[in-house]
Amino acid sequence: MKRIKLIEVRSELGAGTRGASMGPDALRVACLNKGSDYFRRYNSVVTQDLNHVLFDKTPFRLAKHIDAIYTVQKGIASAVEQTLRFGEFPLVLAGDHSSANATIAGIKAAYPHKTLGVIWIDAHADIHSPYTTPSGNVHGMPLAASLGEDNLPCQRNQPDADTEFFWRRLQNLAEPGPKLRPEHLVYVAVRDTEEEENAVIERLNIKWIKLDEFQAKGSRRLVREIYEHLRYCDLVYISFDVDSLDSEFSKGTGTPVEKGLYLSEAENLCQDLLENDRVVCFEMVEINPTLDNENTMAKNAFNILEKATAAIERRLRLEEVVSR
Ligand code: EXY
Ligand code: MN
Ligand code: MN
Ligand code: MN
Repeated sequence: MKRIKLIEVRSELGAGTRGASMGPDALRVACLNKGSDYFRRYNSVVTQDLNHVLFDKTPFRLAKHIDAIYTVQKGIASAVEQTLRFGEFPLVLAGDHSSANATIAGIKAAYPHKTLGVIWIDAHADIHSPYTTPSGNVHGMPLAASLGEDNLPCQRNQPDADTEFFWRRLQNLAEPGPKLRPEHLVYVAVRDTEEEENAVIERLNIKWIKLDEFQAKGSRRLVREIYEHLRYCDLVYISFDVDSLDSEFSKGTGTPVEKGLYLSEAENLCQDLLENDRVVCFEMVEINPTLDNENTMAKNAFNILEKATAAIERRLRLEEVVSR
């Protein structure tokens, strides 16, 4: 039977606050305290991290640690590609969200001729580039990298040649060219964006499902609409940033934002989305236990992860029955 494989990315180089590299371990602690056998059930591979460079001053003001992030991303992309080529389902547990550019590149490397759709569940749009970033934090940039987008009409920074060199490397990770088309991207729960991001979302006409629409229509109907929008995509990747959740649930993430998803809403959304047999990869990111009380965020996220995983398992079992 097709199996789930965990890919653990203990990197936080793209975050502006320290501690997200411990997110995957915080999930392990939540698992142990719950008495679950989750992390015994699944094989897991840990990708290379370069967190030691956090002790060095980075010369890349507009894309902090982008040189090391490039190395980390090569490891993630290759782990995702190999997992898919081996016929397994990659479930990525990562620190900061810059990882998603590599996950997307890894999927495209395994399926170069297939069209990929991305469902981005996050408080943030993560579509800045070094030319527009207000912070220099690369976790705010993964979608611009995957789309091959610089957003020059909204340029407000001038990156130096070295920054541009590594930014092009991220945009061309695993294989040259954009990995994702804007019409194949859907935002859910995004609610904290900058002006430059709003402008590029509008220019590229990216589908954006806000919280009130989600709550008015309910998960089932929304999920049908999302897959209708992605009807020309052969494959789908779901990226779940825990700051999509309402900040009331925990302090345990670097950039919490109020007015977000309730826990049960996130559970239902992930479950309903994962029932679709085009989904080839799920990712959970940005848990930061060092900002938390009693590991609350990881506890909540682990419950969502278990539900999401059960939905993937149901689907994989069904596919096995059908193919027999
Ligand atoms: N848009 C802001 C920035 O680029 O600095 C905040 C980004 C936060 C990104 C978090 C992971 O989703
Ligand atoms: Mn994010
Ligand atoms: Mn976020
Ligand atoms: Mn903001």
